[in-house]
Amino acid sequence: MSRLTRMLALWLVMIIAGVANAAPRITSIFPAGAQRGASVDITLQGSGLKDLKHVLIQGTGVEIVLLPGTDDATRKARLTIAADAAQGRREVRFADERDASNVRIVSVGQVPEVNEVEPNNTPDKVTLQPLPICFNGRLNEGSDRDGFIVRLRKGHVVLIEVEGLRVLANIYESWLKGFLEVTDASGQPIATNQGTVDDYYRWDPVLRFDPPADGEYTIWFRDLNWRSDTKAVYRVTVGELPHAFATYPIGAQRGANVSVEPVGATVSTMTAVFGPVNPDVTLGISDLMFTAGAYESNRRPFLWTKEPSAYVTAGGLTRDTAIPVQLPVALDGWFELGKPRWVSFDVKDKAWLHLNGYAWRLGVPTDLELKVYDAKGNLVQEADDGRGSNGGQAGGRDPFIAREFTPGKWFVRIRDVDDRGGKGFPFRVLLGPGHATLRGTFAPDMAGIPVAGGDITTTVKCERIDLARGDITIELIDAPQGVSLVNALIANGKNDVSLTVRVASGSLPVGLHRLRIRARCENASTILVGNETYNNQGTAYQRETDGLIVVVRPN
Ligand SMILES: [Ca+2]
Ligand SMILES: [Ca+2]
Repeated sequence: MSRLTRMLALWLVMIIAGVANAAPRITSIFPAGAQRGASVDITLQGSGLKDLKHVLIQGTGVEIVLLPGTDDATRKARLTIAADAAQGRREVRFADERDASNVRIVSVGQVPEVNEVEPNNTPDKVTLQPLPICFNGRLNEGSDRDGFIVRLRKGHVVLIEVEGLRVLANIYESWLKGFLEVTDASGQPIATNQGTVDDYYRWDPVLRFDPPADGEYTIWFRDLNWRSDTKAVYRVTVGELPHAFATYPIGAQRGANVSVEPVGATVSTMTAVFGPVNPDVTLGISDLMFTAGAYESNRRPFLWTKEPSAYVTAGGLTRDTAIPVQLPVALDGWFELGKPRWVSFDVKDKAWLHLNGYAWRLGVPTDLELKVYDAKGNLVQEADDGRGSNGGQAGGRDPFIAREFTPGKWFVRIRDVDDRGGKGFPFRVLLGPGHATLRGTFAPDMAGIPVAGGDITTTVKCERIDLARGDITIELIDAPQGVSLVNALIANGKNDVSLTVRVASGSLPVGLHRLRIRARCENASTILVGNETYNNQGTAYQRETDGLIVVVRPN
């Protein structure tokens, strides 16, 4: 062989090996969901789809059966949703015999669905849809815009909610920026929404729409910048459906009998339903939703704590009128437009105290700021965003302060940095000695092993936050027989360990599995999340998932 031939041969081998090793990749699923109790055909797009064999879906009640296919770029499947499946979005992964795909999302809906029929870009091409409806579309041609007509009645508020960015699974993937518009029968725009970027809805528009008159309205959806891409699948749900844009309060003391008000409620009779609280944790965020008749609302995060609540919803607008509170306490309140809230407390013996502000982490738009003043009115410390040195404590926009307080009287000023107000801007500030909290991630979060068994290695990193202390032990949750952990201890003073998951021969069947892992120290515990980094349009993004994904291959 000449040198050139050898190089070509080598190159060819590399290409073949590269192709053989490429993991399947899903760029879109259309439609990205279905109604409870329904069974629909869905189309996957991506690469390496011809050899897909396995599916793994978060939770129960959702099933996807792959249909035979010979095309690597597209694959049909059947999505079936049980009548009692929980509403909301689920992670879905696929795998061939060797590797798992990236994660995608399917959404479990509760109203009848329809798939768009193009063309639907102009008022003369849009069709009437019965309500309630979930309209499945994609922005897939040129500068696509999709519309449909609905008949609405004055006084009947409807929810119009887009799931676009959120069904792409990539919460920080910024390319689809939704733009929603409602026009009246004469074509006049009467409402628009483009999401809010950095809160609960991300770039997904959502409207509480109160029709000004009986009549036909057209709902339009497109990308803010008129971009299109075949993976731009989305869903628009419209109807007289329950939805809460925030709640007040956004948390409560464990065991308290608390009445929670939905903020911006779309339906007048909404009954709160609380999700289970993890008994292992002292700071517990769990789901809260509302029901109205046969319908469920969106799920809101709700913070349960050991501290009793002090409600700061009236007064306390100046330091002179600060509301006195006893520590430890959870300050539950909201702001009057343009006004802060002040509280005061007395310290008897020198103490190390924490002020832990919650708003951003509970999906409300409040941008909290905390300022601590001494008895003479001197500002001694302030915090706005949780990033930087406090990143592990609060994170995002939530402020955190930990400091020593000498005996005497102290004041705290709480405000929204943009001086916004109303119950739509609630806050929860924990004030006291603090909580033991563990936070942990592992990477990589995906591995393949033969059915004959083997070891999977992943690096676990844990942070002991506030008062968490001691050795950290790592354990599997509901471990299948024959699956065990080796090296499952992070000694006091250390923060990470190379963990081995040992899978005995034949203990896991061929296919995709999720192993959930928990970390526990002397006074706190947490479920570890897999840390996944991936690329989109040349940009690295990160997301977290609640388990180690394992592909068991035939021997
Ligand atoms: Ca379209
Ligand atoms: Ca269109």
